[in-house]
Parts: sequence; C-alpha cells; structure tokens
Amino acid sequence: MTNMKKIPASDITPEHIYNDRRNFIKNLGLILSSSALSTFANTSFGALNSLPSFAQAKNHGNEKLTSLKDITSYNNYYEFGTSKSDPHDHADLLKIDPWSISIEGSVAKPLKLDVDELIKLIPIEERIYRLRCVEGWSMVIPWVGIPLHSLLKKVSPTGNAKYVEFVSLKRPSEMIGQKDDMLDWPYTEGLRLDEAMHPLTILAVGLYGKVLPKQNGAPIRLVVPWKYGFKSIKAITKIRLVEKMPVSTWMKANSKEYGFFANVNPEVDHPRWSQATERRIGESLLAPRLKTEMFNGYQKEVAHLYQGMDLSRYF
Ligand SMILES: Nc1nc2c(c(=O)[nH]1)N[C@H]1C(S)=C(S)[C@@H](COP(=O)(O)O)O[C@H]1N2
Ligand SMILES: [Mo]
Repeated sequence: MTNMKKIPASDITPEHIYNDRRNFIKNLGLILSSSALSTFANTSFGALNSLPSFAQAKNHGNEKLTSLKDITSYNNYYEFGTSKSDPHDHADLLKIDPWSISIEGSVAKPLKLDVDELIKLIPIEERIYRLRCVEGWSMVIPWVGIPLHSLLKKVSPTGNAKYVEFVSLKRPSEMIGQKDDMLDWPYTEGLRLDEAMHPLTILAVGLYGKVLPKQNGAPIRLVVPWKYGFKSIKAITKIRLVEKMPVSTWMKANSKEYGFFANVNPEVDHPRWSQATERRIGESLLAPRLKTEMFNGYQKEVAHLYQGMDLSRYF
C-alpha cells in the first residue's frame, strides 16, 4: 500500500477515478488484510509454458530497452487496481489456462482458438516498440507477437467490416479491481479496420523473449505503438469486426478526455496533462523529459492513415 503514496494520485489519475479510488482503497484494504499478500509477489507466467523460436527485431540497440523489472512492476491494468504496483501484486490471481480468443462479427470465416494454437497458425516475431501513456511516461518494450493483419486475413472480413472491436475479460472473482465499477467492465477498445490491418499493429504473447507476464496482459494483448497506451488492450477474449465505430471503455468514462483515435500527438494536449514531453521509466527523475514525437515516432509509417483529418478534432 505504500506505493500508492509515492506519486500524488491526483497527478496521475483521472479525477472521477481519484474520487472513486478512496472507496476502492477501503475495499482493497479489507481484501488484503484477510489474505496472504506476500504470496502474489512475483512475475507470473501462464497458459503458454514457453514460446517457439521467433525472428528477432531488426532495431536491436537503437534505443535503450526499459528493464524487465520496470516493465513488469509499473503497470496500468485497472482490472487489478489503480496503483502502478497493483497489477504486479494481484494479476497472479487470474487463471489464463485455458484461454480462447474468438474472432467474429462481419467475417466470412469466424474463428475460435486457443492462444497456443494461434501461435502455431501464425509465426511469432519480435518487435521493439515505444509505449507512451497519456499520463506522460514511456517505455521501450521488446514484444513478441503476431501481426494482427495475418490473423484478420484468416477470417476474411466482409465488405461492411469497417472497425474492429476488442473485448477483454470480465471475471471479478479473479480481477479484483472489477469489484469496483470505476470503469464499465469488461474493458473494450477499437480500431478502424485500416489501423488494425497496419503492419505495425500486433497481438503480443510475449516480451523479452518469454511468455507474456500476467500484469502485461497475458495471454494475449494488443499493441498499437503510435497510439496512447490505453488503446493497447490486455487479456483479449474477443475480436469483433463491426460496421460502426465502437465506443471504447475510456470514451464511455470520459469522452472529453479520451477520443477514439488516441494517436500520440505532442501538439494536442489532454485537458489535464501536456502531451509535449514524456518521462522514460527507469531514467533518473532528474533527467530532462524527452520530447514526445508525433505518432510516437512512427510518423513515416502511419501519417498517411490520417491524411486530411483534423487531428485536434479527432483526438
Ligand atoms: N484490459 C486492460 N488493458 C489495458 C489497461 C487496462 O487498465 N485494462 N490499461 C492500458 C493503459 S492506460 C496502458 S498505458 C497500457 C500499459 O501497458 P503495460 O502495463 O504493459 O506497460 O495498458 C493498457 N491496456
Ligand atoms: Mo496509459
């Protein structure tokens, strides 16, 4: 519980959540005092025991990787609580074996399969991406996963598939943060079909060459590197191709602050946080903040997707 005090919650947490959080902390206190907290201490792995061999990322060494320790102990995963240490401390409660993911909706060939079958169907590969959170911090993470477009091609989207909706898990008995209704569970997200088909968009099943830790979204999570971190939904159970723009969990919670596109954009501030600079997790708190790059540094690859759009309106 001490970790909650290090950073003033009002600096990092949306207001409505900050207020709800007092109740949440009260509830959490009851749970913690009645259970053996120390047993959930470590990084935990799940359904997949190990990953098959994979192609390594080409851009090894361009940017210093964030340490495994930081990647697995400073997380946002509100299903397990709102503090950065909650996912590390509580995600082990989640049972992820068996775990199937279904791809449905406007598709000619719907598919439902286990994650271990999925990685036999489509070869996994490593991708080193920056992850930029709307709260103003960032990491550099060596993910292992499959390009989402490879999976979407297998289900043959039909003509009226315009968007892709992603649905996470709702299981409050194991996801103890879901005992609080601060968000409309299950967590959902969405992409336009062309964003989902972009070669940079992946479904991650591992990091640092190993099976994905539960606090990072095991067994399978989305990673869209040019968008704010909240788009990269964890613990996916369902992918639905749809005609209308899905309303994501964060849009429902606060549509003035969280838009559908959520492209990293240093020129468009969040109402309560500047997006011009960022702090790289693991660097000294005294180190100068880095300048946030347009589309998180992936401008060359993705700017064409938004040609002619007013990005301050479609934030
Ligand atoms: N299901 C789910 N997915 C989620 C979140 C969450 O609370 N629930 N938080 C998001 C946010 S705000 C960020 S910044 C990233 C953090 O990913 P990481 O903990 O692996 O660094 O996960 C995103 N995916
Ligand atoms: Mo975030």
